[in-house]
Amino acid sequence: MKKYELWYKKEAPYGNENVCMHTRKVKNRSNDGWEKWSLPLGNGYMGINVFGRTSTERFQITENSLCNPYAKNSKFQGCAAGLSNFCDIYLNFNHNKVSNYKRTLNLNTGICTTEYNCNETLYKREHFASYPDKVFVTHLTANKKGTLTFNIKLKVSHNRPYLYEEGDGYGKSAEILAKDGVVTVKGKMDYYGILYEGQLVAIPSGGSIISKNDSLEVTDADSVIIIFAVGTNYKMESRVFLEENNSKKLESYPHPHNKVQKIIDDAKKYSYEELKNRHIQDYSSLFDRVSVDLTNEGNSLPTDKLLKKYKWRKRSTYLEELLFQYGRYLLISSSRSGGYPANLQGIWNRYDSSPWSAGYWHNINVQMNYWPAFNTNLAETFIPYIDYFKAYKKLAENHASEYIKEHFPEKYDDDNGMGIATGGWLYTIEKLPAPNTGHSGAGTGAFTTKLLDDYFEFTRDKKFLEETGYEANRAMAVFLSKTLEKQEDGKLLTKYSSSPEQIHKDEYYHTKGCAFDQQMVYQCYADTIKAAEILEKQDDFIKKIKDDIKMLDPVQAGNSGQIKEFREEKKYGEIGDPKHRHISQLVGLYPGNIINRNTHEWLQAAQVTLNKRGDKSTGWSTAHKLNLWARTKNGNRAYDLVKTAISKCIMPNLWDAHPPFQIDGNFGFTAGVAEMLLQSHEGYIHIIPALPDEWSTGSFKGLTARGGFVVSAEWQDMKLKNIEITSHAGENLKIFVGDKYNSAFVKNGFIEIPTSKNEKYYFHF
Ligand code: FUC
Repeated sequence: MKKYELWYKKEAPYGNENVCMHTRKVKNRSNDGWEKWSLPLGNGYMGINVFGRTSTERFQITENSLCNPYAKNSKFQGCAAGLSNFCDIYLNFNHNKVSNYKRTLNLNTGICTTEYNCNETLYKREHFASYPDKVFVTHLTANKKGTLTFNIKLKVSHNRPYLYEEGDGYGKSAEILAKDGVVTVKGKMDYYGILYEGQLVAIPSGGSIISKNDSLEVTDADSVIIIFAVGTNYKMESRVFLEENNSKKLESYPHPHNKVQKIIDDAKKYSYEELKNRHIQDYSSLFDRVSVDLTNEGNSLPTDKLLKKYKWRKRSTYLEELLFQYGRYLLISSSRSGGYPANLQGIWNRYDSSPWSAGYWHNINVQMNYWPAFNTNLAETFIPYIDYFKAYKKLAENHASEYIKEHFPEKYDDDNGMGIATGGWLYTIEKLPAPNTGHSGAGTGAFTTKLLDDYFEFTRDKKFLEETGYEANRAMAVFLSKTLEKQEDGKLLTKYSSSPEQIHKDEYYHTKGCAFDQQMVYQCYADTIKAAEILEKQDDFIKKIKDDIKMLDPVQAGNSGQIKEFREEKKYGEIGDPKHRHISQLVGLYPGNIINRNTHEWLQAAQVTLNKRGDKSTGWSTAHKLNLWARTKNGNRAYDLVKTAISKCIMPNLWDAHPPFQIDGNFGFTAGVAEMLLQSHEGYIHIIPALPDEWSTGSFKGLTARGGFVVSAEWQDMKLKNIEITSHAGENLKIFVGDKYNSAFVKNGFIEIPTSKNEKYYFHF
């Protein structure tokens, strides 16, 4: 594979270093070293931002379970206190006059480096976050013996352990102690009683090391290895969600000390090279599965310069490829089995109180996080979300029961399914809002269970469908079926409905049967019916929804040729904000599939809607539109969104800005590029369905399609040359190639053949 590397000739600048709350009003935002310039590493257990500084290097550490509550507090401009910074590690070198500076993040290896000359010595640092060994590793070297002299300090919340005021229940205590070459940081976050610990060990070769109070001093070493591990007493279990007394949620779980100690002891058994090889082997086994090759262009400019040029309309296909792969890199780094799902900022957060509490927001954001898991061959990264789902499921069932009992008492019985509202954290999920109060309708829950169906569709893991997927979709369908109201004309409409966050006359707009809810109910019913067929589980409920699905009327065209967001809307934009970032009337186009090639008029209406909404918006919204345009098969319009995303939403470290930084935009971009090259939502595989003129010749390897297929393809001047498909499930293979190809194999634009498990199939045009 090609080398994909982010690289810079300057360190992350000093900006608003010690700001503890996220707020848009901070001065110097444009210079924020953390958000815009630091480079992220992660192993699914911890996130690390490397600043690459020469005088005092900074590593900012995050661990996703270290949370305060979601507490709206007007004092902090509506910011929610959620995920909290774990700690910062500082290496003080005092290298002030340096030359030949360079820092990099290599996506092929998941390794980050910093190097420069100082005092006629070449200093190099190499860093990675290892998933197999659960540690963050730094290796410091110099080309002259005995020249590494520096101290290592850990700091918690910039030495300000209390979030609000001491004793108010929101506190974070911290104790930092250095002893025998190890610095330990430990303490407690009061609110949920989270106990945390981090251990850093420094192993010099040559020279000496002494431990002094809270820091380590390394003198005249030839090279040094630093290993860092973190842990808390959190467990992602049902009882944590069900326990209402916050201070009791984690009460029975042991202190993380032994766990962290074991990680450190185990990692110390390996040499630096062994740790590095184990990391590369694990990381590249995921990353290397997919390549997308659209250009011969090299990586000759520092990434910030390349981006700046792109913003000045000097597009770079290499940068487009790099950003595609970066989304895959970020997903592998932030979501691994055994850890927690990637949240709104992935696994990276430097604040005591992070934007939108770095929560799991379910009216598009967390779903978008996992779109690239499926089509870019990283289905394993979705496992933490499945575990999270299993942990909160019981609470979601309780919420559904309460909701139906109160608002639809005539339908209340002993099975009310499961309700998922917009917000979720590792300790609790939001209750379904009372009718006509919330900002997102019941379809939100089906938006989530769609992910579980997609996981099955791409992996064809029948065991998963049997044990989790079917039950999840069915529970959601049961709940949704109780929220529908029969109209005089027989239509079934969501009684209390809202299109996510749409505002009309300064208030959230509440209605009946908006497109978002109707489409998501439709998708959920269709997925449930399909799963019941596969598992041969027919019963009265399945029979009922087979009839009811016909009465959902999920897509309606309006007088402007648009897909209506609201049933009562005639002309586009009459109700709600016509430029709103959410474009929820098109969820049936993506991630859903009811608007497709066979519903030609709806597909046309979807394009009208997209044009009227306009391209410019927040980070994740731009990414959603990219996926939507790809699904309309309009490659050049999809490409407009690729350009808009890069020139308007991407920061120098290639993180996507809502603003502020939200990782959904990165993930949505990656999914969207893949969707331009390969689609499979219409019951067959469609290769290069939305190819723009700019990518007229190219190839990809390893993208995934529904049905358990792994697809590689090569094309020239917009025409397919070669296809290679591996069938993992042995299902029938149907490929749409259109009418450009004359062959006995192509019938009405389709190739159709049976396949055997794990066999490869080649097509040459
Ligand atoms: C949704 C979006 C916002 C933001 C928030 C985290 O509510 O509408 O734009 O991304 O999630």
